[in-house]
Amino acid sequence: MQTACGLDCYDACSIIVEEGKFPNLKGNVNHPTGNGALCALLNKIMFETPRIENPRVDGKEVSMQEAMEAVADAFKTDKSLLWRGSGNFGVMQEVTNLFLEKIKGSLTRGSLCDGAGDAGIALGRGINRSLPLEQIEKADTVVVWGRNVTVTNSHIMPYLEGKKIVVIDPVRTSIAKKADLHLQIAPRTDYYVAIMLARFIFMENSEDTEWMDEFASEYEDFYDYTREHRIKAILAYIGVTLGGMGKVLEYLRNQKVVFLVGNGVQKYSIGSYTLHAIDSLAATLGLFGKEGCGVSYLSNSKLGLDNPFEVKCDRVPKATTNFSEFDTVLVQGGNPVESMPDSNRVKEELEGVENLIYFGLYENKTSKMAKIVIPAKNFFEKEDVRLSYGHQYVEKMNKVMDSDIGISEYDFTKTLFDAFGFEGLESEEYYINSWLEQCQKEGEQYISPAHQNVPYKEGFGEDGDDEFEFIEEYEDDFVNTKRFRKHRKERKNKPKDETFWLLSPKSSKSLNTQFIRGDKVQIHPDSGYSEGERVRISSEHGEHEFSVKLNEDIRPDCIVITSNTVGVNYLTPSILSEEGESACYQEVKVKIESI
Ligand SMILES: Nc1nc2c(c(=O)[nH]1)N[C@H]1C(S)=C(S)[C@@H](COP(=O)(O)OP(=O)(O)OC[C@H]3O[C@@H](n4cnc5c(=O)[nH]c(N)nc54)[C@H](O)[C@@H]3O)O[C@H]1N2
Ligand SMILES: Nc1nc2c(c(=O)[nH]1)N[C@H]1C(S)=C(S)[C@@H](COP(=O)(O)OP(=O)(O)OC[C@H]3O[C@@H](n4cnc5c(=O)[nH]c(N)nc54)[C@H](O)[C@@H]3O)O[C@H]1N2
Ligand SMILES: [Mo]
Repeated sequence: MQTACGLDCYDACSIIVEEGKFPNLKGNVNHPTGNGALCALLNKIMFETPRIENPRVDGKEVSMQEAMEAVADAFKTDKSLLWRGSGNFGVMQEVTNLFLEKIKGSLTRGSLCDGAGDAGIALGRGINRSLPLEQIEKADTVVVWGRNVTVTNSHIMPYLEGKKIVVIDPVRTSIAKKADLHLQIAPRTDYYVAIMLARFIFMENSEDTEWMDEFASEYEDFYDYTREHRIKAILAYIGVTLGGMGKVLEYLRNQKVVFLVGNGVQKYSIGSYTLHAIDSLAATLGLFGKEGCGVSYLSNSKLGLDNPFEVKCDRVPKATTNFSEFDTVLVQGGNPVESMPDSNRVKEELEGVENLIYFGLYENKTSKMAKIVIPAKNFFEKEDVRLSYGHQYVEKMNKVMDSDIGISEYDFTKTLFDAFGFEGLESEEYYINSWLEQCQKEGEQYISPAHQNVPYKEGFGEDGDDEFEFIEEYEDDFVNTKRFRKHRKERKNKPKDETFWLLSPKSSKSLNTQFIRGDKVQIHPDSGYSEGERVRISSEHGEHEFSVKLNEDIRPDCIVITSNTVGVNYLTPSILSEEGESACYQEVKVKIESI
């Protein structure tokens, strides 16, 4: 039997489920990301994580029928919100929108994840297409830029074999250790890295004028824009020498280059500028619309698909939701108390909600706060369709396991439609087919209707009629960047900065806050702290205690607390990116104290 992984990850693997010892799962070798074994999260850790088995109302275990009656009652209040996380990436998660539309409830907009970068891509290219794995495979050089591929995207590794690898990351990650070149830049400086590289490309006449004349003709203005930036001050800020930049250019000049850009570069208010600058660098090199070239980021997986769950509802920002404005909040497939920024604020807001409903698989801080807890079925136990932000392949997710636990999102919605006497809900099969029917087919394989073998070959925008638009402005309120512009004097005698950048990348033992949690802060040995020591980390938003793990692969001006670590989001800010309404987890500097 076959299905697909619903965990929120680039790879979206196809899975073969065999008879025999439970669970007997194998990667599908006929699938492009089925090239190796399945990851331990799927094969092992997910099945070792205890499920919520029984529904609860006010802390008391009840039958599913009683619990769903309580849910229906809760939705009879005035103001309702559905806050959906990304615990399961199947498209059927969104079927619950149809009920919220009927009761005139609210949904969310924006993102905890990739929204800032996505907005930056839209500014340059018009739409965010996926770069096929097959093009990545044809590159000469792959620049891994703020993506921790061995942890978050491990099935891409075979596609990188034999390539020259450049890594741009404040941490010496596993891929950085194997790379031909690693730029261990200061965090939040990627915009400048891209602008500097573009400037040097123009200076040495390595730009692709032939391609730009046709597809990105405003490049003279872009060159002028890059020249407004002061080289010396910026290189010092990025933490890379002129020689270091020169080495990168050797890997970019006159060859097929792919930028594999990850979430790491854009967890900031300025995240959209960063992706726009990286795309502008790629355009300078003529990397769009050609074999073996391109910029791969988390792409828009629903591009080209009519979504049967698209509804007209009010929407509130997802990363900074004011929950207390609602009487009833349904949290589905998410853990906002721990995954949203600024946990103190989130907890306080959720305490002001009369009916908090948690609909999920596992116990976490959100389920503990909820008045009503509804266990869900996991993706092996229900029908669904899996799109991917990492490639063009679409998979039917089949029900391959039986379980007495939980209810599917479709049945949850149907129960509520029935309880309210609403009409218009089609069958589950109808919705599944409506997604699949819109896909292209190559043999048995479904493919996204937006797929292009060589994206942007005809041009940019929805129909390929537009040109690429270069970045032409940058505003940053968090870091004083005026000194990087011409004719500004450096400030002397600045006080010594004793704060650290907080990096919170993903961990190999968890999928965001699902599965194994941690309590460690990784710190460079030069900081003077010792292995295992308990420390209090604080920011202007909150504080939490962690135990020290020394790691010399981190820049001394940074600390790393992976996103599965209990308490990390007490430290992060409730702000939205300038474009894309995305969370800005890394727009914060923190202090360390021994305890
Ligand atoms: N500090 C920091 N915080 C971060 C990030 C970061 O980089 N740094 N990253 C952010 C990012 S990129 C993301 S995407 C978010 C993710 O944040 P969330 O979307 O909140 O995801 P999770 O924390 O994994 O919680 C998912 C929950 O979904 C439930 N679930 C799983 N499968 C199903 C299902 O089939 N049905 C239902 N109903 N429930 C299910 C599980 O119980 C699980 O607890 O976290 C963000 N948080
Ligand atoms: N095992 C596992 N896999 C996952 C997930 C998981 O939780 N666990 N989560 C999934 C989800 S929701 C997402 S969104 C993706 C995200 O996956 P990735 O795109 O890989 O994102 P992150 O792990 O957040 O961080 C990637 C890298 O960015 C670096 N970084 C941090 N700050 C900066 C910076 O300012 N500049 C640069 N250049 N680099 C920086 C970090 O050191 C890290 O190596 O992964 C998915 N895959
Ligand atoms: Mo994410």
